[in-house]
Amino acid sequence: MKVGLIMGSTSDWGIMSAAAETLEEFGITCETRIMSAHRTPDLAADYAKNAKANGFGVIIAGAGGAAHLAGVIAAMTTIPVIGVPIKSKLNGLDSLLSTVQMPSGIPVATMAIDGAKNAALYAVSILALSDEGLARKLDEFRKKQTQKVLDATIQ
Ligand code: RP5
Repeated sequence: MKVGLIMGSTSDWGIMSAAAETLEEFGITCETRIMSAHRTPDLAADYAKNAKANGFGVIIAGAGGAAHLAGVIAAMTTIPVIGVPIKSKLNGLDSLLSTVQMPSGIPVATMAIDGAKNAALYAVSILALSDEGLARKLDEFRKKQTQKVLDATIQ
């Protein structure tokens, strides 16, 4: 299944591109779109309502400021939605709180501020539940990551 990678503005791409790169490393198809809960609410609604039919397994949504994109998308689909709060005028605290503080009933799996890479890795974990090949790649990634720390030295 493919991943939908959406963000509120082209200005988010500098951060969100890390998610696209990580998904590519795992061989996951990712479709990137710019859409905004505030500036293009009709597009966001249309995207969320048709996401399952369009073959998406997970949606990653990055936004900054009064960051409602992930929550708005999650309200209109049952596909897992991962939110990435983008650093903003208030250092990302506004984005973080806007994304993470979802009222009970509509969950958004919120990552750290600018946590685009972890959003991709979390999407991989979700998709790996029903894809053994992907699960093996994720195990391999973790092993390599561990080894890198074990091999690290200070010059
Ligand atoms: C949000 O406003 C976007 O997600 C972006 O993080 C922020 C600023 O957008 P621009 O003014 O740079 O387009 O909607």
